[in-house]
Amino acid sequence: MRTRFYVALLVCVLDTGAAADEQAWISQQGLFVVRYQSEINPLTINTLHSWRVHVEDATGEAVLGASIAVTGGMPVHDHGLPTEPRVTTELGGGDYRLDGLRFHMAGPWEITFSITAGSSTDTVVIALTL
Ligand SMILES: [Cu+2]
Repeated sequence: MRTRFYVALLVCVLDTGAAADEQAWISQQGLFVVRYQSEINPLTINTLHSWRVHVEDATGEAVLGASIAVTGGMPVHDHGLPTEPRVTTELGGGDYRLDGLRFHMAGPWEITFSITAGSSTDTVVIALTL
């Protein structure tokens, strides 16, 4: 019990030590782990910008040659994105450049990545609040 407590404490310390955009999202079927870095941080309203998206598989290996479709919007307002963001460049090492993001309202947003690599397809939903 005491050991478990210390492990939990260590995880907390490591979590708070990482930047907010170093957070990881696990895809719905557990096939991929996604991280992103926005070129603007913090995110601001009505600024067209790009993200660097990093994709790993469940074992931590970088996923190369993935195709990533991007959708999103504000579920509570029942509208989508004001732009059509696209992954434009594979940067290598499991990194992909996502261009054309813009958030035009304050509030809760969701960005959904549909990732296909080889014969595997899975979906990651990133919730963020502006
Ligand atoms: Cu809205």
